[in-house]
Amino acid sequence: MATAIKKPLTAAQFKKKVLQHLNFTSSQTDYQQDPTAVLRAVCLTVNEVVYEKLTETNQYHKEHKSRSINYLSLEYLMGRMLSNNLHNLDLFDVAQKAVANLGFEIEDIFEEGHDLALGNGGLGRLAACFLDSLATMDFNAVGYGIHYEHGLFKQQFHQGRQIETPDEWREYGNPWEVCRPEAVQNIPLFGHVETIANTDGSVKKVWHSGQTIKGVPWDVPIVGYNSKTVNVLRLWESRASSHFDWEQFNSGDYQDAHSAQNHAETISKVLYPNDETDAGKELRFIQQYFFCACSVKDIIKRYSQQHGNDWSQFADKVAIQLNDTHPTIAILELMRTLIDEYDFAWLDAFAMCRKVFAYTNHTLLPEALEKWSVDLFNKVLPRHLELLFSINEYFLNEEVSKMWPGNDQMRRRLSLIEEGETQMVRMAHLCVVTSFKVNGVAQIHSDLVKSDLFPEFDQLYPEKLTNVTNGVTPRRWLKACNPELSKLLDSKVKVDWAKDLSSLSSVAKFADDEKFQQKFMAIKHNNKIKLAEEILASTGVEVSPDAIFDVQIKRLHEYKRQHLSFMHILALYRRLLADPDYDMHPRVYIFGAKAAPGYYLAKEIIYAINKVADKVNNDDRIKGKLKVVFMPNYRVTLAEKIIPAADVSEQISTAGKEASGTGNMKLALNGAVTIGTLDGANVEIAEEVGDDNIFIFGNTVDDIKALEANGYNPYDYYNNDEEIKACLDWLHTDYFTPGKPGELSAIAHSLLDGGDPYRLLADFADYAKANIALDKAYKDKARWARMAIINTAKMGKFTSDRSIQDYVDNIWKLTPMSSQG
Ligand code: H53
Repeated sequence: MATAIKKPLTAAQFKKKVLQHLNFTSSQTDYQQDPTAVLRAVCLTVNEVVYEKLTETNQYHKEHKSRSINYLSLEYLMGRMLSNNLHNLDLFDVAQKAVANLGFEIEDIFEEGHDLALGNGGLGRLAACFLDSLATMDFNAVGYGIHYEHGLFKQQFHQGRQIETPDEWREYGNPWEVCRPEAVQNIPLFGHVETIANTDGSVKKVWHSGQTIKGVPWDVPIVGYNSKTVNVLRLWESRASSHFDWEQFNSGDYQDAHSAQNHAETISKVLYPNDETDAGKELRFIQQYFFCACSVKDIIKRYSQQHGNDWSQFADKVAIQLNDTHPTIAILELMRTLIDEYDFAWLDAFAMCRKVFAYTNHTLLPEALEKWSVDLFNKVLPRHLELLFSINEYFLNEEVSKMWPGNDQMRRRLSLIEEGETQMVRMAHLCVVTSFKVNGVAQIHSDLVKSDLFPEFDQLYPEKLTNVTNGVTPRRWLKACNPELSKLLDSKVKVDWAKDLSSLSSVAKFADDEKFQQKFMAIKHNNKIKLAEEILASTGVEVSPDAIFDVQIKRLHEYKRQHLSFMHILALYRRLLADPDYDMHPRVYIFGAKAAPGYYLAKEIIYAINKVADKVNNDDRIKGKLKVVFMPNYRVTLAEKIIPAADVSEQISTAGKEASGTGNMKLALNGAVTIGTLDGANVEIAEEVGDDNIFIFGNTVDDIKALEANGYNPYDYYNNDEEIKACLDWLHTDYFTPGKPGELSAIAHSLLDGGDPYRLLADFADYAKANIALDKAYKDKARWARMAIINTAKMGKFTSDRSIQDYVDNIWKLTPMSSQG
């Protein structure tokens, strides 16, 4: 084991502090009945250690004037914080003992905590993993985001249909955040731009805003694992700048006095629940601007505290990473600030932006590539729009036309403005033009960014487009969520694998060791027993831990193809009905997924899975060989329970559609075997584990292109595959929805008359075949154990520490705390 940083508290000291907080912070002496109060007291105790480290971290970086990375993301899917903070501070055992002494199990205390669900899916969770790695690796980093009053909605099922209810994560306060009134920012918006002629013939632009909103920062400390660092996630809450119009109030106009405040506070009210679709709403645009403006002002303030008005080092000290196009307006805001407030010449300001910003692209899906109307821009940010046009002019004249002289078509294609009935701003183009690096999130995705999405930009800026494959933090996604497996790995690996995940590769040599296999699989079995209890509690369905636990957990989206496994479930059910002795190992399909509230087909897929589950789970004829459960309210905390218990990881997106995926990494790390397409990070997972330890099926990106070039016709599959036909026809009957025929027809329609946009039918037969191979492999216990062990052992590449090191080496050029002397 690497030398651990000394434990900051003993169990006795910890307990004493918890009691002090119960007495003097909460006045709760009857704590035996109040685990929530105990949770709060434990958090406050942990915070004493955390804030001391935070102060030390800040002091160090001030003294060393360290370069910082500023991660701008509209989403952070943090999950619960306590267990992770305890692990990272090496206080887990101490807290466990202390809490036991007070009469509680630590796990029950964790259960009192709320998820910080300030994100939708992969992108937000990636941001959370990156913050963990940055702190663990002692880099100077700040995460910036929005302090949503309501995070991602809670999901319930009513008669199989998704019902959304608001997330009240901080209704009674959040022990992990602290308000920083000293860092409040005032944010102008709306209004008009005045052009003032200077005496030297130049002009000065003055933006007279129509409204000012206050941005109030809340800091959430980010604790590194076994490191010196505590960084900060700074989340902006919007408030009215002058709290209340007293005159209006006194004149009896109470409603109106409130309305300005209400309007301002609406901005940070709620997270938009769309993953990979552009909401296109004015409020969303204002959210983006609001958090960008607050963050840019904060970054400049922090810089000025060290360097005064000397801008010469700004680009050496500050890097800003744009997480997708959502924070693009930060570029325009920095331009505006430099020119209008610090008198920069246009070219100097533009050059500065090009040295500071880098952009991560997370998707090729057209519906996720943001565009905002010029009209909206003009209304909300008239000065920013002027600057955008000036950048476009420079870009088209100085770069595009020089590279492709006289090529108007190219100018139109690359312009930051899409011409049409309404002019639209292409946010991704602005990012590419103004960033010094642009990265995709898995090798295949980055290749497609170059070849299909931005080929001309790649020609224009040959070194700009690059790859950084995603990763996940092994602290949360193995050490904390799978303690038994972690202990087993501790016994075999002599270094701290949680900080050096590639060291797990040494476990591969035990893959054929019978005793090790038994231990490994016994742990999996125990985790399955625990998950079975959770499934029973949340769905009422009894499942056997001896069955294959086949897991598909991710946002509900057609391209992720939950309906492909749904179709396969129908096929298995049919086979079993035709022959109750059909040879298959019992399998439990476990789904977890939220659908965007406005995404009709996604909700229909949830409904259909729930309806088929009802039927299958209660059909004695199939002797319990097939079970289907849809666990409600999928979130980080639920993922932490499902992942350690998974045998099979479903990663079955249409090739070319899933940029990376990160659930695929978490599941494999915990010993699940992947069945998947050659898409996103699956490709690299396959490279690491080897073909024998993964089930790859289906059309590749090139196959799909060829299919489409020949004119894809889903009816070819329907007419030629008896199983496909029978399953699709089944959906029109009332077999699963008694008395209501056609209730599940939407899926069949989309796959046939809808053109099967995600080419599900083209992959069905090969998927079914791969499942037969998987079933056979599972029946061979030693073979399966070997596969599971190899998956865990070979996940070293997919730690987010490696991703961060790639960003640091190739993009951010940071030096960690310890190396700065
Ligand atoms: O980002 C993940 C990828 C995943 C991709 C996801 C994502 C969102 O969650 C939201 C918007 C977006 O453009 C992309 O779908 O493949 O793993 C992190 O990179």
